[in-house]
Amino acid sequence: MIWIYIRVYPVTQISDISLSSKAFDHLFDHKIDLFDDYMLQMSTMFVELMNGNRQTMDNTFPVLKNDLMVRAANGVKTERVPVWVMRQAGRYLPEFQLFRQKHDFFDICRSPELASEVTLMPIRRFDLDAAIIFSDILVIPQALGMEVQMVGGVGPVLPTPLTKPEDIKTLLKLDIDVEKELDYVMKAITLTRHKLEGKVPLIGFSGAPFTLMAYMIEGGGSKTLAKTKKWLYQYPDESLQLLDELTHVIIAYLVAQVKAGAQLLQVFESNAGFLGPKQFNEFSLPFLNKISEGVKQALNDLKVPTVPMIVFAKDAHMAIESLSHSQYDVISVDWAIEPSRARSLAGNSVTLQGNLDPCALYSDVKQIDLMVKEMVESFGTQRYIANLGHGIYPDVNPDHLAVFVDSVHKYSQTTDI
Ligand code: 1CP
Repeated sequence: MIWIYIRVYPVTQISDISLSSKAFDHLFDHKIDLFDDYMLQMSTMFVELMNGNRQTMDNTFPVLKNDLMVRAANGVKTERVPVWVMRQAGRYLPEFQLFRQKHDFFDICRSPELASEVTLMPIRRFDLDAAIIFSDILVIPQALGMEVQMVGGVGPVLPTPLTKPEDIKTLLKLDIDVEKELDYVMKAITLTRHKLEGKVPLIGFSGAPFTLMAYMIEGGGSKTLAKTKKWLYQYPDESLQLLDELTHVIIAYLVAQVKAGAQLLQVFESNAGFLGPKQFNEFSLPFLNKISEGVKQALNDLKVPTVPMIVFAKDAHMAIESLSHSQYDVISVDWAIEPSRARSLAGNSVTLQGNLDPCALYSDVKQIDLMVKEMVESFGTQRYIANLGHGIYPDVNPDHLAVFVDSVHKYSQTTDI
């Protein structure tokens, strides 16, 4: 009996092993598709639990009460569609703006107490099905020795960007101990897991190699990414070398986040849309694949249960099909693709996430409700996680986000599972 339960509900530490009546309903009522994978993964973990040989930092996390996200990501049926929003812990929240008047951006990232406080802000306000740890993709370039400033009204600025391949050696410390250098993120994750009290799962994340490389070369955001793309054309070998180095760091970083308590992972390739198909296949896709394979392999080697992985390659519709054959469990899509098209490219063995236009939240609440209805009808209620097609914008009315979240729940309730 225990074996079957463990297979249906992925647990991430010993305290996750508990049975709710809902869990039993699912157990007996629903057809199970992923039996073999789960058995393998969970039986390994079960043995480890029995041996008291787990690698996680903390075995006393509260029981996860809402596992909709984890189930949807793993392709297990859900009674309603889970919903969370990229950049949900951010500037559109008045309480975050107040917080920012008192604290520097990276001071918040570096303080587990402050970072967990911001992570919980949207969870207290909205009926979300996941939290995402408050941090930024640019903590990696920072850990590698680059200065990163967060300039009000501008965004991130890296005053000393990479300008030539030799800078890789002179400006970057590539042999860092990632777990040590970014231990403040891991501490924030562990603390947040406790403070969440199992209400919803916690997502860890990283920028993908090409997106990080672009910030490191552009020195901030860019409309064209011309400097970065110049590297791809002029120094393809050195570009590949840098991407490979970043990939190793990202794998170590994501593995450490899971060990610290992250229950899902998202990889942001926010700059994918700057690449044509050929360049995407050369400079992005292989590294995205290496990350999902590397993270899952490393966790298996460490006898730490793997967690679902989400990939968001913005504007890279040409990649949806390839990504559906990768180790990612969820493909996040932007608003510029029809849900039905995304599903036909992805096939049925992967979960989709997305994709309302962030600007749709500027509409009145009736329209938002209607657009959510259409979105849920188009994606369907299974193997689907509702989200925006990119991060929420800073001038969105938080009440409109509440309508978005509640409408997802309203239109996706199903008794047919
Ligand atoms: O709520 C959450 O999603 C968690 C926190 C989070 C995440 C996941 C932040 C906080 N940043 C990120 C990821 C991130 N950061 C991405 C990938 C997601 C995406 O594409 O939107 C990117 C590209 C960044 C880089 C970044 N950091 C930008 C974009 C700049 C640009 O012009 O391209 C900006 C504006 C930031 C700053 C930032 N990060 C996060 C917040 C809340 C803020 C605002 C900073 C402030 O308070 O002034």
